Amino acid sequence: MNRRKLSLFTIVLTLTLLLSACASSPSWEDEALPDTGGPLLSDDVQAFWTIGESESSEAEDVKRVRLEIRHRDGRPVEDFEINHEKLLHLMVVSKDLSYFNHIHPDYKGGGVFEIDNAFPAGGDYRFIADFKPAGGGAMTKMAWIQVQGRKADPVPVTPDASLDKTAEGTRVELAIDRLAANAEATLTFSLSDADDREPIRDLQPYLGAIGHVVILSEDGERYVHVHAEEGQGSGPEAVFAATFPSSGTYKIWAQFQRNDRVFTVSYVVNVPR
Ligand SMILES: [Cu+2]
Repeated sequence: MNRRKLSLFTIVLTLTLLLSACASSPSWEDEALPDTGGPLLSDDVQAFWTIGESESSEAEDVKRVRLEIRHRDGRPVEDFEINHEKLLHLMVVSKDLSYFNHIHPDYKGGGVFEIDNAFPAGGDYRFIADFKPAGGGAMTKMAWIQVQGRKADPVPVTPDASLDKTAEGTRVELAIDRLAANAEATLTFSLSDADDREPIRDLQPYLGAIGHVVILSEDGERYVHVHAEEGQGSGPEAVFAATFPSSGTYKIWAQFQRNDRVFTVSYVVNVPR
């Protein structure tokens, strides 16, 4: 196996493990594994999610999201390392991928993270948590959770004819060097002023990088890891690397910061067979 194949294999294996870890399997909870003292792996960690009433808001759409991170034997995971400036990154995405939010819950101790979120409608949401327990690797826990409330009509996920989007006065054009399954793609975002088309050179670092990119498959099952190239400046280009695990439709959300404001642009692409 050459290096590229090996790394692809690792990515696929990791995805498979992540996906299988997301399906709640009650049989695991009965298995008491000996604590070997080795590095904490994703399989050793479970996430328990609760959506409840907000304690600080009366608004009906605001719910309290609670996430409890435990070892497989039930003990809370107590210590987390700061990763990209935060202890935990939470992505909240509606089932039809029309709603996206990237938030940072407060750590309450004892493995518990909490944050209020305003949901646009009731229905199923994809929750994705990225964190790094002390003594462990960076890991991702995902879950589908139903949020109470009146459901909205689903918005179809349709590939964009043009990868040219504008948000908060900034035009963001995305170029992808090759759209193919299992091949590393380079995503280049070119930012310019929406009015005068002048290249943007005042991007501020966001979470310790030039920006943050999230990619999900159309069905919300596959969360594609994206890496910003190191040592990028403040625009007008932002370059990321990602590998789409299979053909199909994917949604890409890119977040950048200017003038102390974070803005999000999204794109839908089709990865051909
Ligand atoms: Cu984050």
